[in-house]
Amino acid sequence: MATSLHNLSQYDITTIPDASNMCFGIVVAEWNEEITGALLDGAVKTLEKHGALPENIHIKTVPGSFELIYGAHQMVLHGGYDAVIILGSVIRGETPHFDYICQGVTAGIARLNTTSEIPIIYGLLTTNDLQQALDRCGGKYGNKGDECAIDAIKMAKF
Ligand code: DLZ
Repeated sequence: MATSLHNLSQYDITTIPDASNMCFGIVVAEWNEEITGALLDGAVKTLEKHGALPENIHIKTVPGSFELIYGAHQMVLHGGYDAVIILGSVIRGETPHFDYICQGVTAGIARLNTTSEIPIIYGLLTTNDLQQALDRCGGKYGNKGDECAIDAIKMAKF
């Protein structure tokens, strides 16, 4: 899987379980849609590449990254998923808002992971500028959505 030296979209394909019997929920934020749409494309394509059926990938949108916590929680309560992926992009602005959103979402998703019976995969890009986000949603560092899909399959199998 990706490290500081590797691309987010590169992984050892021989180690990935078959996902054809798995069901996934994806919650994606509308804020910075250019980025989150590309993350979503990567996640869906990678899940399908490993056997997940399109009808077993359920996508819900929320207004912003802060709402990813509620969205993921609702998907957990709805049941029937082997894993839930959250996808968002928070880009640093002029105020401390960035820090509050990032900390809130991170703490909320971390808490959900300890209280839910299924894994929640953390696909939140937290970047200083737009270019850093573009680099990680299909640009020079690959696509965080691909990485999240692979992590969801592995954790569903865990
Ligand atoms: C308000 C806000 C700001 C300033 N920046 C972002 C961002 O970069 N990425 C993102 O996903 N959402 C942002 N939001 C919206 C919040 O996540 C949230 O939707 C609102 O505060 C309403 O709860």
